[in-house]
Amino acid sequence: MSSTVQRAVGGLPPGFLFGTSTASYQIEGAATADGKGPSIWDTFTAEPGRIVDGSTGDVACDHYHRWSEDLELIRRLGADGYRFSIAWPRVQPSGSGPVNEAGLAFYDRLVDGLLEAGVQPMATLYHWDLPQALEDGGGWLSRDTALRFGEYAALVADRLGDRVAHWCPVNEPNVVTMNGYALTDLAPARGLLFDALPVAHHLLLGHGLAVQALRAASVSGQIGTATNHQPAWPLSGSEADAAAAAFVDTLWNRLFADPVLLGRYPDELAAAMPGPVAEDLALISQPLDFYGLNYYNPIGVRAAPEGSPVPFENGEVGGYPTTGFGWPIVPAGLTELLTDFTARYPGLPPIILTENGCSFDTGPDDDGVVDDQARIDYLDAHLRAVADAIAAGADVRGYYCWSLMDNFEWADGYTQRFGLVHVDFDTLVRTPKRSFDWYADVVRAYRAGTA
Ligand code: GCO
Repeated sequence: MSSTVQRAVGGLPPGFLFGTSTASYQIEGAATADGKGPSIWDTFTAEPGRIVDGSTGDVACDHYHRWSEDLELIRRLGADGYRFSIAWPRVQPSGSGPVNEAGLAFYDRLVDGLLEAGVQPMATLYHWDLPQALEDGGGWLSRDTALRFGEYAALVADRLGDRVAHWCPVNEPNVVTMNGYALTDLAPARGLLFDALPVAHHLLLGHGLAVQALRAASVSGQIGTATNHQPAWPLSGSEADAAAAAFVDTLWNRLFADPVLLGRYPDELAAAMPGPVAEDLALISQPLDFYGLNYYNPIGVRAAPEGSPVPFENGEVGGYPTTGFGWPIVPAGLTELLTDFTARYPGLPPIILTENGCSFDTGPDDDGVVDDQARIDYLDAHLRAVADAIAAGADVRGYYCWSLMDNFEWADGYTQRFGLVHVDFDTLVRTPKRSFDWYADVVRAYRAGTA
């Protein structure tokens, strides 16, 4: 057993779950197959200039047709869990109304295949691919979308509730709010700045209605979240930068965690939330079985110049190695986040890291080997950061690597590779990377060590 494998599993508690994560629009392709309706990402990627390489998710990894081949990869990896997302427009092409049977049947087959392979399904109900018809009606700016989401959740719970092990209703409501509605870099690119804040409330209300629907269906699995959280670090010792970083922590972290975990909004932002807030917060703060958290790196923050539309600017957290995407590699930031959350939220349920990973574009060498040592080093360091947080009192129960396979990286198209499996996007050939074998060794070593 290699030393890195040994080190990576040291300090993890019994019953710790290892998994991988993906998302429907990023891997499935089959954009119009079997009655699927258009999503805001089908619309967004069709607009010239939106995606850096001009690509779309029309084919992606063609997982919709190659799912059984990918299931063999998941089986070979031997991890405990696999997180995928359900494309709402496959289940309800226009976001409401009767189930599109062929669309839901795809996920039915996938869940059964995972269980047959001894893998626990973790289902995300919303990973950004909103039915376009709902966006046409206001999208997440409209309370109705949250109501439709609760109805959609009930339909999925009815079909899959007896077999899915973990539920993540909404993936990264902060990214959707800020990058999709306040700014324009992700779909639906509304560019509303602070007028986007009601979106946060409606996404959280959607989360609450989905939790209510899942509980009403007596689903057998655990219900949680999958929110992107990042420590906000001031880029200098100035009071202005410290104040700007505190504001970003409130806007990016607390605005989405406090309602769920404390049943209230941060004072600075509560007035921006559309009513009936008190009634909605009772739904939003229903007890959860786990808190799913996506971590990549800290955010560097400085005060914005006088007169800026927003009181902060993001900046590079310098002095660290970076991934192929230019993101700083800061495992200690994960330990800080996990221990801070544990201190900040007394009633915090067990944490599952629902995403962590890195982009490096290593491809097959002349022998067909993808020698992505940089990814192995990244994963090893972040698993040890989890163990450090656990040693400091954080209750972390699982780690899901983003991602099983290279996929469509949103506005960056296919220019970034996060997978344990390399995908040739011309031939769609899958090639497990060295990090795939390393991760499989980690899972085996962990099981041997805790057997
Ligand atoms: C998320 C993301 C993923 C990204 C990954 C790398 O859910 O956190 O949007 O879909 O591909 O985080 O950026």
